[in-house]
Amino acid sequence: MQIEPLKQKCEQLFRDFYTEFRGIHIDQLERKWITISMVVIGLFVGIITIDAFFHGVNPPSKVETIDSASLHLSKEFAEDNLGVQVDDKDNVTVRMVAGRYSFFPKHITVPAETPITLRWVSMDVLHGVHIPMTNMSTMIVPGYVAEITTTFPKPGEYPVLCNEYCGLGHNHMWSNISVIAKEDWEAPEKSSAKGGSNHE
Ligand SMILES: [Cu+2]
Repeated sequence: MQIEPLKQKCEQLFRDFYTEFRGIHIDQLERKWITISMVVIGLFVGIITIDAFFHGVNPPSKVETIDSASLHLSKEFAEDNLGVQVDDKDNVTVRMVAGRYSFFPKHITVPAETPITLRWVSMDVLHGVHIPMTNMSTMIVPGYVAEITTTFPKPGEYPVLCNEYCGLGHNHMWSNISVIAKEDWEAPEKSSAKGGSNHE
């Protein structure tokens, strides 16, 4: 019953606003810059949209769940499977567990200029991981696997830092990754042996 007058009121308001807006004097130069900024915004939004569709940009977790309380019993994150592994197609995968107050394993060695898939899980509370100079920055939410593919641009020592407050020892929660030149890097011995048996 009261919808009709409300609709009319809204229409009137919109009409008034539009008339007033049309009456505003916008300087030629101002108009030019408004147009340029709109084009720039449109360009950025376009690039992000295209990138998201064609390069598969998505939030770190593809909603892969895991039971945090029994990681040691899981196939993938059992203690022996942590660290660097290379599969038959030479894809390098790193599996790490975050727990108060460290990342396990504490130290790994990976090749530079090689795409590396890092898979992270938490054994207790919410953690974060950040590796400066790379795109590696994600939350590690208990119960979920966080996966990010990154490439270390050059050899060196890269710190791995927790960037989510996780308790009193949070500021001691770090680890490090040694990145060595691609040609000097050798796939870890145990992974190839284990890779074979794992596929059985
Ligand atoms: Cu922390």
